[in-house]
Amino acid sequence: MSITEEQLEEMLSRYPDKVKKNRKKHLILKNSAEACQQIEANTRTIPGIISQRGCAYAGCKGVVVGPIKDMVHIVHGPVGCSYYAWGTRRNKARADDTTPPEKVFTPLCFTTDMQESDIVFGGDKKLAKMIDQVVEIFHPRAVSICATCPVGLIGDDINAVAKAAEERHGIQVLSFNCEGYKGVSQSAGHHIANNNLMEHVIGKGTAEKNPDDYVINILGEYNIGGDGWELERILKDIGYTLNCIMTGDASYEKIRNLHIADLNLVQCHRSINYIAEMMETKYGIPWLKVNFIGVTATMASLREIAQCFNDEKLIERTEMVIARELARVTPALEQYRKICQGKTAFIFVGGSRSHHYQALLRDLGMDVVVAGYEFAHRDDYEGRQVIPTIKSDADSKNIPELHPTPDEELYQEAHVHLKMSKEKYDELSSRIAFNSYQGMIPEMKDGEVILDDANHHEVEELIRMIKPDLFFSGVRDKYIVHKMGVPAKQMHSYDYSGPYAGFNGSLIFAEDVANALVTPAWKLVTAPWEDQNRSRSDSNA
Ligand code: CFM
Repeated sequence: MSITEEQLEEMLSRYPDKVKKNRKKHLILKNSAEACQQIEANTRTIPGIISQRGCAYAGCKGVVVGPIKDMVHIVHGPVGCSYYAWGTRRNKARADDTTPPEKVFTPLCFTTDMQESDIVFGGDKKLAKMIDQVVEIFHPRAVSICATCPVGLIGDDINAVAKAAEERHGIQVLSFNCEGYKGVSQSAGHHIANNNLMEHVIGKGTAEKNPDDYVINILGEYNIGGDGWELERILKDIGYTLNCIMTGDASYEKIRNLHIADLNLVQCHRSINYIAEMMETKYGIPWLKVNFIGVTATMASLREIAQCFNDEKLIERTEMVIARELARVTPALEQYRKICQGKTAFIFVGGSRSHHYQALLRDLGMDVVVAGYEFAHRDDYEGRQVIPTIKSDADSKNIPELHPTPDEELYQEAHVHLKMSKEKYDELSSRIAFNSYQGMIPEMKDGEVILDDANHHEVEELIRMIKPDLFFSGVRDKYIVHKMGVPAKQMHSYDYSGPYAGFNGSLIFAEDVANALVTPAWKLVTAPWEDQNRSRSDSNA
């Protein structure tokens, strides 16, 4: 399903001329006659337009720094800023062999709760006192301070407070000048967090690499709904040693030793590619963009990782794990695909997930008719990749035996769980063909819409014109779209579901999508424009 240039014009005609001219560069229709279509991205939102973007503080505290589980993250600012970066993203964390339960601070929210008097007289003393209390009560391994807008406006020197606190307590206190107003979106906050972690934390640990292992990090995996744990399961089965998942379920200590890996995998390319690039320069560690969302994408990424190391044993093992996982998930996926096949989707997320999920939706036979990003940069739309090669002595590498995972029995008996005969199960196993994925714009069909930094007017108009079967976005527009009779899924936190990554995640996602599509309630909702008794101005009110 697509729209015409005339329909696009009509949508833009509601804007003043200057705004229209600007927005036109951020809204394009796929045209396969143009070899390399370009879209304008990563520019300032027009003042007065409420877009879906977040701020620099959200990108720094909410995205990159906040998930580090054994640090206390103090938000220096109003309680509202703290509240909105507290747990809503569902980045999960748990105790592990190096982090006891009392050192996992992820469920807690720490804030200086700035009041008017702090704005007038300065908040630095309150901040210093709070660090003292936090260290005394919680004994964290390190502390971070994240600045919000007022801190920058009144000039509290959080760097001096951090330095003095470090000397008092003998632990690292990192200060992030990530005031919300910096930059054009949360992308600026990612950058601030990356630079600070690179300069002060990464490479400071003393762990040593076992030369017999293939050691990898996953950067830009935040363990939303447990995604990182599913990737850990698959990669460990293949035989990799997973040094650190950054920063989902990550510990301060592991990040200090991030530099001992052979390869950095970059799952979210938008929030952490700066660290990948800086580590390549400083430590010579190559990096590879991966996508573990969807069966096709996961298989391709696993093959590319093995290809980097160029070890026959590893390549063979990768194929074994892929074959096992495919045999397990394909029959169930095929059932969900019957419901999803031919349905259309509108997907609009931050800076990585739209093209990641485009691949998974395609596995389910769905067509993404509108795709866009809040704050991505141009390469996220266009997608480019060079696969590095790592020199290693493959013969000496240690790849453990392929051990049965705990639910191996369940894999073997999957047909019983699906209530189908073994013959039917085996037949379905070979049914779905997973084809290679090209990137967001190349995957789209003529007339389908690509949009950058959307606002409510554009989302509403596109839903009205296209009426997709499913809308994937954030909480700000989810309920508006519900009122239009279109089911919507929260793609930042997965509502209350997940994991969605890897093979198991594909199944859970397929189930959620199929459930949304067959829910009869949506047919009972009349969209405002379908209600003949309401005038156009009513529906916009
Ligand atoms: Fe990366 Fe993310 Fe995303 Fe992102 Fe985000 Fe997120 Fe996102 Mo929400 S780090 S760019 S700043 S994949 S919080 S886990 S879902 S907007 S598309």
